[in-house]
Amino acid sequence: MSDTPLLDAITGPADLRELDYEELAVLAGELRRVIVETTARCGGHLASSLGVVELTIALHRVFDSPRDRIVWDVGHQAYAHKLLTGRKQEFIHLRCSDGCSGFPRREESPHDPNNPGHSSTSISLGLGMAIARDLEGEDFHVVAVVGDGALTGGMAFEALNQVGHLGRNLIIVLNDNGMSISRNVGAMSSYLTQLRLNPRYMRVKDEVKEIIESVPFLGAPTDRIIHSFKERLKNFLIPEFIFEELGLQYVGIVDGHDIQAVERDLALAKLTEGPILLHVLTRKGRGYAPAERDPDLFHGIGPFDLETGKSLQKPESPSFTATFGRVLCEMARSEPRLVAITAAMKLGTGLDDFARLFPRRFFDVGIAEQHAVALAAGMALGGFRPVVSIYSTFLQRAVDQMIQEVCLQNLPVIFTLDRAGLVGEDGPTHHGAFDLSYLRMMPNMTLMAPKDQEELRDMLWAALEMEGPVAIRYPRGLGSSREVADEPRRIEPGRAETLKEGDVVYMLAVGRMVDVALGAAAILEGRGLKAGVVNARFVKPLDEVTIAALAQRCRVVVTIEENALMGGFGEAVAALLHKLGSSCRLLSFGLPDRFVGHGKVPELFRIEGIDADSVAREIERALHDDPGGR
Ligand SMILES: Cc1ncc(C[n+]2csc(CCOP(=O)(O)OP(=O)(O)O)c2C)c(N)n1
Repeated sequence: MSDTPLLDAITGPADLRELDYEELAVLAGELRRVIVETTARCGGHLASSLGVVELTIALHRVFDSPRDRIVWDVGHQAYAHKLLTGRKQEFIHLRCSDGCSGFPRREESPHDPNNPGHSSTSISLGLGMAIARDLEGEDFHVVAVVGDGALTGGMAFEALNQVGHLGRNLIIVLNDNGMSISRNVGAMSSYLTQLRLNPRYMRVKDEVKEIIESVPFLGAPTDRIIHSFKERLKNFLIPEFIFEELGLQYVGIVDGHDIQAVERDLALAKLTEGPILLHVLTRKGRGYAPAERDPDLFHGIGPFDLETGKSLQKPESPSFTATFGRVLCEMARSEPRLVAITAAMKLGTGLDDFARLFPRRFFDVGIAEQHAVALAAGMALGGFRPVVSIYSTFLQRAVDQMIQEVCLQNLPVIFTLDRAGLVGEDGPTHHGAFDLSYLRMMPNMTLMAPKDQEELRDMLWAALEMEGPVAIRYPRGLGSSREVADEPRRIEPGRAETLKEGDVVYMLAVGRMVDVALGAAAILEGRGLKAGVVNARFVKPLDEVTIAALAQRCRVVVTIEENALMGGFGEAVAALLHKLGSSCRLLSFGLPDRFVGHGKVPELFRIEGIDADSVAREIERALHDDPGGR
């Protein structure tokens, strides 16, 4: 680790106020070095955190955290905040099970007022805290720091709508770097660009305002008419700032890397009555050349070489994501009505090639999952075949649109849920732990999970043949297929795949848990027990025929899923066994009724008892407890 004398001496935000601006510049450099070195080892959200180093210093000098609340949107940019609020030791093991989380966490520090992870929530949360403060008659500041990407989310607009209406004291810092994960999209983004590219606009605006106000009007019109005329003239000459029209004061644009300038504007905001938005311009990846060059690649990254910025991970097979991206391009070639929709996750969902090859059929809607789903429904009603690709955890936002706009009308929309199951280091806000539960309940929905990348290819082609809504969920990273040929194999709708016959025990596994089941079967075989393995393939509809047949033959049915047990696959099988009047014992493995923490996936599997060893052990125990017949 580098030498960081100034940072080492910081025990909390108050120490920052002892430093002069020259020392603060040195401190910013030290913070950057620690952030880059740690992320190179542990992986993490590098580019966003590098962009807000000076802004974070300024915030902690002007405001008195934790009395004043600093609410980070998403929370992926809070590394400097963590380092300045007493978490240097924990930061060394960033995102590991024995280190600090990659996001603010209330249980970690009083300086984290909430547990963010999903986007566009900071203004709502900040407003809620401000209302609570006022109702309690307390006196502190609330600062919501929201990115220009997060501002594309509908919830941010819903919040702004109420912020302007209520007029409470709330400071919103708009951290504008022109980037979401990829380049930001949409009309709001173009509007911000226009402001950014034309900083003189602010000055001209003030000058025009002054001139209009000073023009004397002859004759005898009433004050009201004069006022209305002047307003219309102003609006004609200078389209007012959206934020002011919404009832917020607007201050900006300030260079977010100039600590002194940011401090000056924050101090002004602190004195202002009512809601105020400070527009801060920052550069994503600032201070680390590879991240400045490729901010989207360095948004969230695994371990990399410090010198070159090159990834240290050497994939041995195509990831599920890459397979999806490649197969979708093939499908688009044969189906001209196929369109792809993403919610600000073009790279993450593997749609970059599709976007390049089929630009007219690709739609990035911004961080707007609800809109993405309703948009897909509209396109399906217009005769197209939309594929909506969203991470499992973020699709939670659009459960209502899936039910109302898609399933209710039985529309042929294909949902591909990447990052389903445990994602590892990003932790509880990002695990795809609930999708089997929330998708299972939707009438008309077909729900599949591939055991490997080849089966993902087959399921995608099969989905195109289906008439109603289809969801395919698959995990982050690599699967067991070493390579994926172009030619798909046929998947029979609603049928499971028996991989291994057994006698007293059968394991029914979903998705990559099939590998776990095969591993457990191998362990049991070594101990003289023949356990069968069935790849469920379909969580809905269940393959009732196969399950009924094996329940006839064996003593213990085991379900293994990487989803909450609540409402998941195991419960579906339990209901079926009950309906069949089966006397089979059911053992269900899955995620518990609590949030799973952060750490490496194999480690989390072990902790949650969904690794091959734990499964084999529990099966043996069950048979030992119940050695008799059926
Ligand atoms: C609901 C939701 N959808 C998608 C994401 C994934 N995501 C994390 S950060 C991010 C971009 C945020 O951009 P911005 O707010 O401008 O912050 P920056 O990274 O540029 O600092 C996205 C899309 C998320 N966290 N939450």
